[in-house]
This record gives sequence, C-alpha cells and structure tokens, in this order.
Amino acid sequence: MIRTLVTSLILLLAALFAAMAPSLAASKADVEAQFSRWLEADLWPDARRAGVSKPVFERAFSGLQLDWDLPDLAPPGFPKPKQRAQSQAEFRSPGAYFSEKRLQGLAASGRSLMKKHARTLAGIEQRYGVPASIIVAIWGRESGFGRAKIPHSAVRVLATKAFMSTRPDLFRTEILAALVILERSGVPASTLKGSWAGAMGQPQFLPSSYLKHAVDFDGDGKADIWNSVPDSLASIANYLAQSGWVRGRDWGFEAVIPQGVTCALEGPDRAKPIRDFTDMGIIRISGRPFPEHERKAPGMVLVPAGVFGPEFIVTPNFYVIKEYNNSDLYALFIGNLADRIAHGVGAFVTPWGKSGGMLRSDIARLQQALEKSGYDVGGADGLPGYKTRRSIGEWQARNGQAPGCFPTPALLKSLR
Ligand SMILES: [Ca+2]
Repeated sequence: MIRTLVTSLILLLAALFAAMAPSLAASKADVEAQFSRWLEADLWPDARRAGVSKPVFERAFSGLQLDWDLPDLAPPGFPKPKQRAQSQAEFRSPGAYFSEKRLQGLAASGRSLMKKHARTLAGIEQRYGVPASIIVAIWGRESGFGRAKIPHSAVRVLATKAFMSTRPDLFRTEILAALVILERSGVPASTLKGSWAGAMGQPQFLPSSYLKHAVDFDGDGKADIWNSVPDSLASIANYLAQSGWVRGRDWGFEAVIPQGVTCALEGPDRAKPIRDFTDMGIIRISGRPFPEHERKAPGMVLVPAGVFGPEFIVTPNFYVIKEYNNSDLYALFIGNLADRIAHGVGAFVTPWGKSGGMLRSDIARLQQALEKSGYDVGGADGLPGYKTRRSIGEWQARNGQAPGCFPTPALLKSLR
C-alpha cells in the first residue's frame, strides 16, 4: 500500500516537472536572447573602448551560451536567488583550515618539484627576490602544481557572471580584461581555461591580474600560465614582487607571547621593530633567536585564534601574500607550507584550540556591544578579524579579565 502511494507520488511529481520544463526552457531561451543583445549593445562599446577589435570580439562569443551551472547566478526575470542566511552560519575554528594530510601531501610534492625545477627557480628568485619555497607553495595551493583540472572556459564563465550574477561589476571588469588578452595574444578564447570563478591557469589569475603580472620566463615570447611551468612560477613571483615583497625577509615566525604580555598587541597598523617585541619577552617557539636583520626590521603580532591557538610575529611579506588571497589563514597556510618545503618543519607547534563554533550572528552581537562601548571592531560582520580580537583583549583587560582576544560564549554573556 505504502509502496503504491510512493509510486503514485513519484509519478505525480514527474508529471509536474514535465509540465514545468517547457516553460522553464522557454524563459531560459529568452534569457539567452537577452544575453546576445547585451553582448552587442552593452558590452561591445566598452570592449571597443578597451582596444578590442570587432573580429576578436565576435570570435570570442561565437556560438557561446550562458553557463547555467555556475553558482550565484541572478538571471533576469527569474526569482531572485535567496541570500544565504550567513548570520546563521557557524564560525569555523581557524584550525579547520589546516588539513595536516593535505599540507603533508603538498609539502612532499613541493620538495621534489623544487629539486626538479631548481635552476628555473634560482633564476626567478634572483630576478624577483621571492623565495622559491613561497612560489612553489602558492603553485601547490592554487592548482596542485598545475595538476588540477581547470576545465572551464574563462570567457564563458566571466561573460555569464558579468551578465547575470550577484556581482556583475567585478566580472564585467574581468571579461573586458579577458578580451584584451585575446586581442593582444591572438589565441582562441578556448585556450583561456579557468575555474568556475574565472581564475585562470596554474597561478589562478583573474584576467586583470594576468594583464598586470603574467610574464614570459621560458623565452618563447608568450606568458603562458596554462602550459609553461617557468612562466607560471615567474608570474607568481612577479605578482608578489609587484605587490611589495621585501627581498631577504621571511614571511613570519611562530612565536610565544609570555604570561603577562597582552595578546591585544595585534595588527598590521601596530608594527614595531621585532626587537621591541623580543624586549617584551616574546620569543620564537623554536627557541632560536630571530635573525639579526629581522630584529631591526618591522614585524607585527598575529593571533588568529587569540590565546587559543598558535601566535606569530609576521613581517610585511605576510601581508604581501594576502594580496594574492585576502585571508590571514591563506597566508599562514602558504607560510607554513613554504617552511615545510624549505626546512622540513611540520605543523605549527601550538595546537589550534577548541575555539570557534559560535554562530556568526552571536559574534556580530558581541561586536555590536563592543562598538557601543567605543571599540573599533572593523565592522560587526560576525567575523573576528584582528580589530575585533584586540578590542576583545582590551575590553577584557579593562574589566579585570585575562585577555583571550577571541570571542567566546562566556564573553558574550558578560558583555550584555
Ligand atoms: Ca613563455
């Protein structure tokens, strides 16, 4: 009996979908027609102003249809995509970002590829001043050293997203940059392979980054970040060099902030010569001294999980890595992976504690309470960045608590 009911229900649903399909298909066809008109009337004038010729423009979009499988689409005439209830999302512990298995795998491949490409990397390091281990770490993280499948047409992804996504302006800039690449290089659009987000080739450059940073290093006159390893590695190095990489300096050091010294020293805007931090009693967790040239140069305290995880003294180069991908955890991942490749070290010594697990909406409430008391938390967005973390530490110190510099449920209670 139940089976009969389920079967009829399935049949009914199938019939319903079949009835809906033609109308959906019709409206998709309508959107495709709008897309063709948009290419001609809206995008082409801007492309022409950017120096793209009509034949290159037409070849790029000949027979091209929208990619309906991409995330975050907002097709005209379709119901608006539901804003994901981010406030209900849990803030994950920073430790979840550092998969030991993945890091060990990338480090092992990275070490053997460092040897394989040693001569190329030495030449790149000399020209751009960026350590080979940092370049190889980014290469591994971005595309599995060029082994990851990067199957999408960047032109199709970017055109779709410029036409109908939740962030059309960003993608409009990038599709125009992609057209400029086609104009200058003369290659067919199909050679620009990218991710579902339009990031291209082994370094995962958006087209605007390609135009700014991609270089030819194997001497064939083309900056080929899809097929050439020397070009890919040199382009990553050039990206970092142009973003301000300081030759001869490290990215940072895992450190220990001693009892009695506050974690609220954090932030890129609170740089001091590293020796000022060592004068306070901050040491490297390895027990080795900071190199003398680093002691004289500026450094910054970084505590991504407050006192509940590893603590760092980072250098301005840490923030250069963030120019590649604007995330503290990304830059730490790259720094740690580079150290594993170059020096054979393992995970950070201090474990990531059991922080995290709060709802973003609760963290936002905590931030709002701090804002009411006059603290700068960098915006109540539910994400505990350095301004939030050090404001928590300062509030705790003023209210007779030991600074922890990280949101906790207990803290939210005492702030209310
Ligand atoms: Ca080349």
